Amino acid sequence: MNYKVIFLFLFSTLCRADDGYRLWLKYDLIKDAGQRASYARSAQLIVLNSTRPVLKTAAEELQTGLQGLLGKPIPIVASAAGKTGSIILTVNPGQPQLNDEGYQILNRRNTITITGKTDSGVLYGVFALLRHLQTRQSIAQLSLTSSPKIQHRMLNHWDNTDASIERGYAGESLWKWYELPERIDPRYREYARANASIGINGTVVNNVNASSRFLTAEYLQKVASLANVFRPYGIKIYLSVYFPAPKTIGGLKTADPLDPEVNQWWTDKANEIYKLIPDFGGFLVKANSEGQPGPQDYGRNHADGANMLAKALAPHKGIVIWRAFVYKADGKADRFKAAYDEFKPLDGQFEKNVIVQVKNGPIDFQPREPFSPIFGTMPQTPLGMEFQLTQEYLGFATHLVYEAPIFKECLESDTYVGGKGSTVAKVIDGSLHEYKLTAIAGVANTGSDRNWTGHPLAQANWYAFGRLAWDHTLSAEALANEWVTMTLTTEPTSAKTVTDLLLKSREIYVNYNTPLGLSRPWTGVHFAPEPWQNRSSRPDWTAVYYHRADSVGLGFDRTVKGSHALAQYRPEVQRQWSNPETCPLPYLLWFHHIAWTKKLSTGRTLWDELCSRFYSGADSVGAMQKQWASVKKDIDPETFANVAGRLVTQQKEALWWRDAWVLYLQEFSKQPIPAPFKKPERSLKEVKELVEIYQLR
Ligand code: GCW
Repeated sequence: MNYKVIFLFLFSTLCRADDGYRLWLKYDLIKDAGQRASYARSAQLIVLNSTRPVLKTAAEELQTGLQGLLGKPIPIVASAAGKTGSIILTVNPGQPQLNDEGYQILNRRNTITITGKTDSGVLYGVFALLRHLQTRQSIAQLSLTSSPKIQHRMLNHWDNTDASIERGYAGESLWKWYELPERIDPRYREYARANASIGINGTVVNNVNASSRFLTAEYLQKVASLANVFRPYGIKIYLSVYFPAPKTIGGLKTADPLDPEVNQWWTDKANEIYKLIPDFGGFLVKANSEGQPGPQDYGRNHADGANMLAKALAPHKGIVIWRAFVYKADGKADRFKAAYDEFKPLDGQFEKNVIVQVKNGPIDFQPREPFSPIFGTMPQTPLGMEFQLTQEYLGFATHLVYEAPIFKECLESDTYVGGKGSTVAKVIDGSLHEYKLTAIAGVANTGSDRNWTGHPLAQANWYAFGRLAWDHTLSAEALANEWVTMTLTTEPTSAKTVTDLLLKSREIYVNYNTPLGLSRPWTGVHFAPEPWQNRSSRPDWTAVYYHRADSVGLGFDRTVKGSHALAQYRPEVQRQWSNPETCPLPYLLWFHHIAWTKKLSTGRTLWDELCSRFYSGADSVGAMQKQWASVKKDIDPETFANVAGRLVTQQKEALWWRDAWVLYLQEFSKQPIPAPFKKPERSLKEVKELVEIYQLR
């Protein structure tokens, strides 16, 4: 082969477009030689005097990162032997100010020491140092101390045995069950790296609508082989369990949690699991929810079910994460109230190693929900948070929605459970009620797509979730900027533009999708607008159940005159939200049925305000496209084109949402579309026909 051809081949490989696979761990060479040299002064050697797996990972990750960023080999040695410019990795169990996974980074005279109380702490410290370099901050006098505020920081995968993912929009499952345990896909390790880099330390690998297959000896081998890959990254594996497993795979006649044989079966199962996976995390359970069996099938309650599993896991230090996502098919009841009503009476009745995992809002991962009232009511039960990263109600992987503002909005909400300032964050990080167990979970948005999340910018949701799970006081803006700089561009003006785009994306989505507190849970096609949908096997699976449009107005009356769900909040919250004049506009239709002609605080009537939001929301997608176009020169071409294409689809669909809502609601409001907005060009019938296409089998 002639040299020209070889050169061209190498050149094209080096310059190949970025497909997003490397996530935020790119470590491309820092272009500015001066900056490289200044970093290199404190990064000549990595010193590690241990072969323990997590520490080895830490040193190797540091080496990979530094070599990429600085463009030269950085050896790992057992002793610095007086050389300056070294990075020393060390564990000090007695280190004050840190909790178990915390780290301290100090740079003194060009020698950096990364100290953890445990091996994992060192690993997190390594990623924090790399982050500093990736975001081009000075490390000269670095002095950083950080400890996670929440103990269990997890991803929940809703992945099935057949590789499908419930509500997954980025390809198939990452887990290749038919190849495991013999073949280990290299991607499992990449997954672990990415998670460790943002502080995630646990993962539930299978769907909460669980298959009992995962508890068989055959599948436990497979699960154990994944656990082996995750362990050196400080990540524990967990399983979702099918409550009646003692019947389906254990040959018992019952799964009654108070039956001694059933208890014995779970004890034996736990023992079997821990033989294979000594650091197994525990079980996640969806029971008596959306048709899943559970303890209530035997006349028992959630605590009975959770406690039985907890006792089986306790000798091994495992935990039970019991989900509070429950509601019965009762058309007259308000689904909003269901979980609170079932769980509040059980406060204090759970075993010590049980945590109740609550979705951020009372209904179901809507684009905007008030915080779940459960957070303000169970001081004696550790409550964990469940956020959804996958965009079930946020436009799948097509629409751009940066979710950190959703997470922050919930975490910063004041429950008033212990007086003013009792934020949801303080409940779940345990500081308010001194919970011994704390947890936060994100329903994963990952899949087999090369770029992991389908929408390239949806990686930011995975990233921000992990970082907030570690420290919920970080701002949505800082995290967006961090992710953009590490992943898309270090050019400050473009990074700022993309950060800005991310930050406003959620509000834009809400405006064209569910403004002023409208909601649209499960109504058949999660993807398409269907406000007219009024038929289903259960009343609370229709759209009309939620929005309650009629000739008078719109919205669900949850005041004392309606379902009185507001009574589930503390009086301070009730006072503000029960009065339509003081209820924040974003939550208005969550709690009130408002007349079409009622003047809102914006000076417009409800109808005009709705129209204005639907229209301006849809128009803003056009503005987002322009903003994205303006950063073209600083973004990898493949990523640029990918996002640009998705924004075009988003624009089309935003108009679709706008037209569906406006035309449908107009049949009730009988009001004209206010100027300066123009009547949609299509008819309601035409929009409905479009939606029907998405329902065809
Ligand atoms: O949002 C709903 C989803 C279901 C999901 C359920 C849950 C895993 O539509 O797909 O099931 O929530 O959280 O259990």
